[in-house]
Amino acid sequence: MIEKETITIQNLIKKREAQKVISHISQELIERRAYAPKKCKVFSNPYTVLREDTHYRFSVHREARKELPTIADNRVQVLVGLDSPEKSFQQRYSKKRNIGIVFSGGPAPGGHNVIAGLFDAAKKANPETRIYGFLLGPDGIIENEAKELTESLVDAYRNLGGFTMIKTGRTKIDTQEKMALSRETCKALGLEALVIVGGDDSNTNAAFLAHEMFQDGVQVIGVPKTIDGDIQVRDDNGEVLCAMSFGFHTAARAFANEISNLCTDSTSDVKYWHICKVMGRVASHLALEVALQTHPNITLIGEDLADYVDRKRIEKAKKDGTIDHTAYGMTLRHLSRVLCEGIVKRAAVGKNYGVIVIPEGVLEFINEIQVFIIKLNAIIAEYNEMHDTDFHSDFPLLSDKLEYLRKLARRSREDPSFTIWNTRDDDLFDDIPAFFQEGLLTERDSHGNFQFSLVETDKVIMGLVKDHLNTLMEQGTYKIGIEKSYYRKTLKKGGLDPDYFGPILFENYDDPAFLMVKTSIISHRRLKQALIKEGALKEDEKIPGPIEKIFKKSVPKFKTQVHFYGYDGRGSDPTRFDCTYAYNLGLTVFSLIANGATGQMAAIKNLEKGFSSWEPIGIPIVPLMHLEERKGKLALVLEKSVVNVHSPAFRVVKAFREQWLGAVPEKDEYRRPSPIRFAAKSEQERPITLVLNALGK
Ligand code: FBP
Repeated sequence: MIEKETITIQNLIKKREAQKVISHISQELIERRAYAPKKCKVFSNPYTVLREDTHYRFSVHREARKELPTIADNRVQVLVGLDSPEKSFQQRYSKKRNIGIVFSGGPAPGGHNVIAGLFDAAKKANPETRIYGFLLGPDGIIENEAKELTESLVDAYRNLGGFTMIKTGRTKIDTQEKMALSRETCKALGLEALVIVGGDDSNTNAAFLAHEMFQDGVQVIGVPKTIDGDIQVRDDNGEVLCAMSFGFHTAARAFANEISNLCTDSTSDVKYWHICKVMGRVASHLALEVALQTHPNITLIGEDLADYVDRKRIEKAKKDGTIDHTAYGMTLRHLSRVLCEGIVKRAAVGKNYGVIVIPEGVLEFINEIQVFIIKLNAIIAEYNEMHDTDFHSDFPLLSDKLEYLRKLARRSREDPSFTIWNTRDDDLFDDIPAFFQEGLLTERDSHGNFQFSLVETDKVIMGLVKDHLNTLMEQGTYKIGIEKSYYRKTLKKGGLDPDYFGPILFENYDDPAFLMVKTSIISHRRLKQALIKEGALKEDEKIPGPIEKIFKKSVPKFKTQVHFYGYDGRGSDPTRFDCTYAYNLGLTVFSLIANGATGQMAAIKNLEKGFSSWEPIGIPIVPLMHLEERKGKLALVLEKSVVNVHSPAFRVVKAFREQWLGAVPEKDEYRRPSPIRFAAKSEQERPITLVLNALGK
């Protein structure tokens, strides 16, 4: 029946109740904007001063000292509260300033609170201080595209996700020209300080800008941002100064909530394996945290795969008197075998479904792929430099790119000194499916990074898994276990004796729980042959219905649903942890600026402990740098922190691997992390990774 319109649309939307639910100002938005994150104790003082803490040990890379001499000797600075310092200090601290802030790289929940913290502290010190937000990332600095941040603007974004207020971008300030333009912008706006909220590449930018503008008196402060969680700082003695970048907790919780819902769906519908790729360009921190939050059946951790040693191969090589280099690190083929093993084991107890978590950057840890990535990075960068054009515009089609690679392989045959791409590389590359070739040749980002988010990592791995499962099916080892009680009921209902047919059909008829159809029975034809051979059926007879039914039930269909968790979690509203963490980072930034620091990164020590132990500090950026391959060359960049396979958090995931795989008749024990809340009592205090790692000391 079609409902009649009883009210005009104009009258409907005039109603107060209707307006309340239609408005974009939701109750959540009102509450988030009004929420005041707690401040670290030191900020209850009217002033803060920096105390150099010399007990932290850092060694500075020779190249970093050479390129960044003005800030190379910076030390860790601890913020200390002051009640009534000398007049001159008060004047310096509270002078009117112009401060610029920019978001750089991918969005991370909490960014707006960094701005709010900086804004509140700066305006409290001097209401005339002006804060400028650079638009669209570092391009805003280069092109002097900025807007002054007002109270109403900042208030509108408090505790909200995204970088919506001023947007972001990935441009790197890596040429003399861009540096000069950035300096000009800082001069034009009369900036005393520039704040760069970003990841490894962006904090590298911050260090170079700090050095470049040292003489101009422009201070540059970095802020550790990235959902990937790969900015973590320890000194040379392993003491943790920054346990995690902001944004990580929210992204992990957002992904975990979605994945936990899939666990529920999967165990209800019992027909799909859900393949969940989660962001994390290189490091697997997000996948690890998601595993701890949800207990999925299988979680790959890239760093663990790289650490893998094939003992059997080593032994064999030893016997042959050779060394097998391929025994170190997992190959793609081996990885697919490991996944299949888990899938087959669950199927044996009737569970042909489950949840697999794959980190976006897992291929980086597979030796054979890593080699291709490095070689192709170098080839593309060299081509661009030599021809002063762009490899991807010159070779728009995959076939063009492959032809170019073939040409390089030919060259290597003619010129033995040319080794970057040889015939073997070309042959191996030819064996890869086209979509993956395309992925490996995909355009690098502006920092020269390989863009893992554009590669269908899951498709590559799951393609191999499906192939191998087919083989196992042909060998009769991938089968669905049949519940014994169900088998008996079905046969009895059809008037057949289960105990007569049981030993003919199953390998383990003695098993009280799940029965496995014999490996030799891999088809309808083989089933008939087995029954005839045992005298249970005549040549001209049809297979009895109940037996047919049981056999069909034992044949697995491997059905997958693929999901990518990345941009969604990155845009999520922050958890209370990230709201508080990022707000205090903003307060710390102002304190560093007011005390004249430059080339430092704001951080909060003791994040892994209760809030009362949090300690705002400044970390020198230069000692965090090392040389890394970028655009085919070695460049100074902040060193990424990857998952430590000896850390308590990883060891917990490893220890529970079998239990979470759930290859037992009992029900799966997934963990429900709940959706993100910022104010509720049940909201988690901090990432589980941090809780566990702190217990390992
Ligand atoms: P940042 O390191 O800049 O914070 O970005 C990390 C990230 O979210 C990765 O997890 C992901 O691989 C990448 O950004 C995606 O990049 P893009 O936004 O350019 O697609």
